[in-house]
Amino acid sequence: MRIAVLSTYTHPTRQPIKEPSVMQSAVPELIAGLCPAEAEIELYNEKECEIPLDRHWDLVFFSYLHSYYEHTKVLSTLLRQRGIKTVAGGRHAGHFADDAELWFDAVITGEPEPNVPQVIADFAKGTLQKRYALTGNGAEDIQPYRWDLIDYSHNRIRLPGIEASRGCPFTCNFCVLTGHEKYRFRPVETVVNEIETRMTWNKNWFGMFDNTFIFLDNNLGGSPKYLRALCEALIPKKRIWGCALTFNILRDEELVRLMAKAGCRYIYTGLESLNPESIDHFHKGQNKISEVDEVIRRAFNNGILLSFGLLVGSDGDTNHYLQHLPEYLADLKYFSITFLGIVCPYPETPIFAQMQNEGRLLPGTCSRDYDGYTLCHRPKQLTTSETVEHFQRLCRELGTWGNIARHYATTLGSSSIPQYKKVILASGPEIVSIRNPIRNAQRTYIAGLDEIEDWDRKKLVELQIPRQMLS
Ligand code: B12
Ligand code: SF4
Repeated sequence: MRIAVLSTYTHPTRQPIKEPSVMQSAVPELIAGLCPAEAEIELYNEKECEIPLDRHWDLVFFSYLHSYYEHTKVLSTLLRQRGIKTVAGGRHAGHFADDAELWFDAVITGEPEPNVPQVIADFAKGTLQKRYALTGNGAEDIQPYRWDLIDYSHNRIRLPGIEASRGCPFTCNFCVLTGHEKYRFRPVETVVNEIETRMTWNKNWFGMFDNTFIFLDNNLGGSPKYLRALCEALIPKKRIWGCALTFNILRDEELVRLMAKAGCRYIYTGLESLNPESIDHFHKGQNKISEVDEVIRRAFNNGILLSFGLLVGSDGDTNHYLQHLPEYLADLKYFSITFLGIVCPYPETPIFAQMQNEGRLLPGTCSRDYDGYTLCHRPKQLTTSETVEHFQRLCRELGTWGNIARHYATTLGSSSIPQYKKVILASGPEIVSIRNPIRNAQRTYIAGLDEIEDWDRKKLVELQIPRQMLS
């Protein structure tokens, strides 16, 4: 049986751009790990390379985010026209299973581990069902990924990733996990054993990324006790790794030090805002703004590069706050890489329900708009054009070569822990990538006003596929 797993992608500029990056969707190698040993498997990640649509496969699994739905429906339809069976899964497919059923031969609404083998078994017998929702045993079911199928020549900076946990114990109102996923984790020994015996490493750049991996978890610190045990087990392995976790962990100096000792050199945290009113609106009480400076200092001094995500367009945002944001960031002792996005009311989140009930979704939004860089709602204290102007200006002001210099100047000397300086030096270019989403002067970045990609637009018409309208 010839199986393909396709992780689809469309660029925030809506131009046909590939953007290979350190973090990629790991769903292809996850699903490959659930396929029978005798299957012939091909994996394609559209963020890295084109998907060869003329290949012959028997069964194709699609993984996509909300904003890639229109594009993914086109790809699925083209493959189905050639007699290939297609299967959709993931958060969007789970939430909009009725819609997805129209464009894919089968839809998985549950976790992949119990469902993918069932889909393959049914397909082999010729009894593929429309919907799969088997429940399993949670995180314990996660199988080793097929890291051996990752082609590091497609993306020379990619790192292998592993999940230690799924879900998150917090309940931020804009997050796709809130109300859907409990926090659950895998046995520490299983995780460490897979890293040591199964993971394949990126050998590009004269081995610069060798022995380096990322935890894909939404929040590796969902249980501090678990994180401690994981770190203790990783200390003797001498690997280098990065992860995402929440502010409460960064406040615990002893735990931060333990993480550094265990090889952690990079942490991403959703700071979201430096404005207390916005933090309240996000229901993100774990973030203590008065401690931001201290927390950044602590991480860098222990040898960990800390980067933050900030969101523009919350109900707490004002013109004054957004105007002065670069100064607030400059006041922090260390310059920290800051990724910017626009608050996005993904359809399965509490904030979407709120915006819908209050009539604040912009008219004519379709799933393509829900990409985290397009304004889909009306903020309380800003007009739509003010919001996108602030967003674009901030991307331009933060993503500069001058800020790379500032990053190196403030953080390179903070720690002498092994590999720290290498990580800081390698992270510099990330700063200019903050501008990548806004590199299309033709886009307004306001939902309902910008056309989707040319190729997708034409194919939707030709194949008579409607857009999924969300307001
Ligand atoms: C790598 C990554 C990216 C990559 C690749 C995106 C991709 N295709 O996954 C890039 C850089 C493109 C990216 C971009 C963004 N991302 Co991102 N990203 C991640 C990250 C860190 C890891 C993804 C991953 O591989 N996870 C591991 C795999 C195994 O889990 P998973 O993808 O969640 O899939 C699970 C299920 O959904 C399901 N599943 C998924 N696909 C399929 C398919 C089948 C057939 C089946 C059966 C099951 C299945 O199985 C998995 C196990 O349960 C996640 C955090 C996370 N831990 O998931 C965020 C995450 C996916 N990103 C997120 C966000 C907000 C963004 C941005 C908006 C960034 C920003 N500005 O804030 C942008 C734009 C995204 C968009 N257009 O909608 C959100 C949600 C986005 C969404 N639409 O749902 C997440 C969940 C983080 C969070 N907690 O908020 N991201
Ligand atoms: S802390 Fe992060 S992963 Fe957890 S609910 Fe909030 S946004 Fe989602």
